[in-house]
Amino acid sequence: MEYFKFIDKVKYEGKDSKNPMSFRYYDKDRVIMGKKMSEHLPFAMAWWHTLGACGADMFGSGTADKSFGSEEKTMAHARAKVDAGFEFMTKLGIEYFCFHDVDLVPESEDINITNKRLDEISDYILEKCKETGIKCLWGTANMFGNPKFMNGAGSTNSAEVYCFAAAQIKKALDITVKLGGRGYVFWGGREGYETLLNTDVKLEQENIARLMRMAVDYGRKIGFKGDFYIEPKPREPMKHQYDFDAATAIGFLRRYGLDKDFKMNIEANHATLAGHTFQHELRISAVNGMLGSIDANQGDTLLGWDTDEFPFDVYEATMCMYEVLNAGGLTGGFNFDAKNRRPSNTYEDMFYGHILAMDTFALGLIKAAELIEDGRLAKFVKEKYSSFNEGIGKKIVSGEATLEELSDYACKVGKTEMPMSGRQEYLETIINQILF
Ligand code: XUL
Ligand code: CO
Repeated sequence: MEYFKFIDKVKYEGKDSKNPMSFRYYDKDRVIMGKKMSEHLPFAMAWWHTLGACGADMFGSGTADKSFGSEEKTMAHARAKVDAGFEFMTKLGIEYFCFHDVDLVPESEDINITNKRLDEISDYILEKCKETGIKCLWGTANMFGNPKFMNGAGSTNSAEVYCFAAAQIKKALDITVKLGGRGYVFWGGREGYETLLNTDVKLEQENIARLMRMAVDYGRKIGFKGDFYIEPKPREPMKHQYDFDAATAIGFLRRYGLDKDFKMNIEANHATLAGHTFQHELRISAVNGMLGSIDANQGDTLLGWDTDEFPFDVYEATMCMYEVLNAGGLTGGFNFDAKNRRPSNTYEDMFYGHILAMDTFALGLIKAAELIEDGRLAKFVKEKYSSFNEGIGKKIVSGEATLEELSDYACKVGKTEMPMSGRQEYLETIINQILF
């Protein structure tokens, strides 16, 4: 069955095109800095939003119909979602998808039944992957939706619930490996707390680390060669979440010896919720050698929660791609963890959302490459720190200097000059000049 009859294939038509079902910037074979756009930008569809979310919010039920012609919560519906998803990705030229276990099949109260359903659906997905060449970017286990995870999964107070979390991770890893996934994500859904009055933070953090260690050991045992990712988020659903931001998550991984197997999956909207820019989170990950993958979406400065909008901010996308290019690319990709606004409730809107997002990142890539080729930003930064290239500066960065020696140096100079100007406004002018 064909679900999206109104479009055959979304094509690149160039920036002057007024055809809403076309790309203006995403030209998959265009070569930028020696690599095809499609290689720079491994885009992924998020199973949960695109095939599952109907626009329900706290004040009302869904507005979009995602039944795909089948009765919901049945295996027939699960298969219809696979069909619709692969048609959708093929028509858009999206080469990857991301999933939670429970996005794929209706969850039973008995985990054995759920696991059987997962085996069945992943066989079907694998067939479709082979047919289309579409691949899995990453998988994950939803350990936050089911009521039993009310106190967390790795951070739960119930050893039995902890075992159910382990069982879900095991199965989600099996499927990720089966579908050739590049990565496996831990987003700490309810790994956090509401109040310290009832919380043993030390035990919770240690238990989360133990669960991650077991996941790594098992994953490597079954031949998973990809990266594990932590996706930081400061709050929501919990008031305090342990993986607050990249710096916190990286510190956690190092503390528990998990840093060799894990990288960051940075989500734009989570970055801003943490009071950072998207670019900040990317840079912190990159300088720690842990920039793995990206959940490419956008928040709203007026709203203090995770709105998961399709990204349209070219400035942000440019600075994101500037970080990605400078870091030498991602081991993961760009997952559109994004959903249509509630009143955008048709199949066409699903396409418009992804076209918008793909074009935003394609334009960001083009502009970031121009910034790099222009070279003025990098040149300025180099110059700003040039005092560390010789003399006492060189000695400092080589690690040979002592505090006494530096003190003697300062005392000998007596009075220093002001450091070089930061020239922020000049640099911002360069960005605007390249962007427009
Ligand atoms: C929630 C979120 C998740 C993760 C995967 O804010 O971003 O969808 O990406 O669990
Ligand atoms: Co996400």
